[in-house]
Amino acid sequence: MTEFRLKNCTVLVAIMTLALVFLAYPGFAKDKIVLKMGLVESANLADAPATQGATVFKHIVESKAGDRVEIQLFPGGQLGWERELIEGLRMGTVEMAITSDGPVGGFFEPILILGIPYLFRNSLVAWEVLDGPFGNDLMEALRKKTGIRCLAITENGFRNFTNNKRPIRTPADMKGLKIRTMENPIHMAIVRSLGAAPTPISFGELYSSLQQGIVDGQENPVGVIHMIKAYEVQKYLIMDGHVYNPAFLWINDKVFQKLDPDLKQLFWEAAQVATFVERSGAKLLEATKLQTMKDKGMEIYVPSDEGLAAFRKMSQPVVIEEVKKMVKGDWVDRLFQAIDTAEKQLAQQKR
Ligand code: EAX
Repeated sequence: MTEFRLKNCTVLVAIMTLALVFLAYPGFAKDKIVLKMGLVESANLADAPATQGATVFKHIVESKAGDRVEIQLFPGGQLGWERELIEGLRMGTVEMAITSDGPVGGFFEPILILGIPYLFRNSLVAWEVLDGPFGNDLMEALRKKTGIRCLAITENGFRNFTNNKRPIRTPADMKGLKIRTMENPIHMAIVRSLGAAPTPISFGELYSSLQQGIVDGQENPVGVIHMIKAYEVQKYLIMDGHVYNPAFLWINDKVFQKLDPDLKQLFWEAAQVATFVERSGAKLLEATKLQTMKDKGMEIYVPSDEGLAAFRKMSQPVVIEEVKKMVKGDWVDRLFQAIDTAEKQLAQQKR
């Protein structure tokens, strides 16, 4: 009996000593910061650049500060689709997310300017503009308006039209087609300007809306078209690249402001590396999945520069007018200035 009490006592003392050691150790003094990150892309890394970027972000942050921070990833819309994620980020119920600009214009109109069609000649121009002062100013204005901070602008790729009715070669072929867009009034305006009829549908319902014939077509970058297996329900793809589609690595600003300064820096640095990964992922998918989709029976058309010019001519001026109606201030002019500066800088590269 005494021996039993003694044993119990020893166990108790051991537990208390351990508890004291843990409490005294700085890493345990504070609660670990656990942040949930919502993603709409698939959990399958091979198919989903945003999930790739998020995975690298998580790895870098946790490998440097894993005793202080945990980043939990929720791919496949588990925390909601893009509109819900943006709402959650504003309210603080979602701490982090990666979304495209799809529904963001509902919360911050100036972002709609990125929907101007046939805007960036190629990705280099887009990166130069978005990574530079213009992109920073736009994201800073967004933070002030919404309470959401952008850690980095990454990308989904250039968006292209697919449909199940007929091959698109010229703008005239678009006439009357019902096209799913993101919940973005400017993307809807692009579709209208080309003579087709837009229907905004969330990413979660995209596949079923195509399958059930609610719409004839949709538009997305190659990687996303492949990721959702659109080739099962869409026959024709035109690589028109009408819109450059950024993807933003978001964090609720209050959550960010509460981080220690070294963690703020770490989050920012990790986000920059994640951007490389996500952009590369989108590019690699475009380079490899077109063939996969051809093999699955899709007809793919790559328009010439002159062919694209016809799309631009029909669409861009009309859509710029729409954007100017919706976006106050000089954002559109500043965007075109930034593109001009970027083009000049790129032309000077001699290496
Ligand atoms: O960011 O909804 C879409 O078509 C987007 O490309 C998707 O949300 C991935």
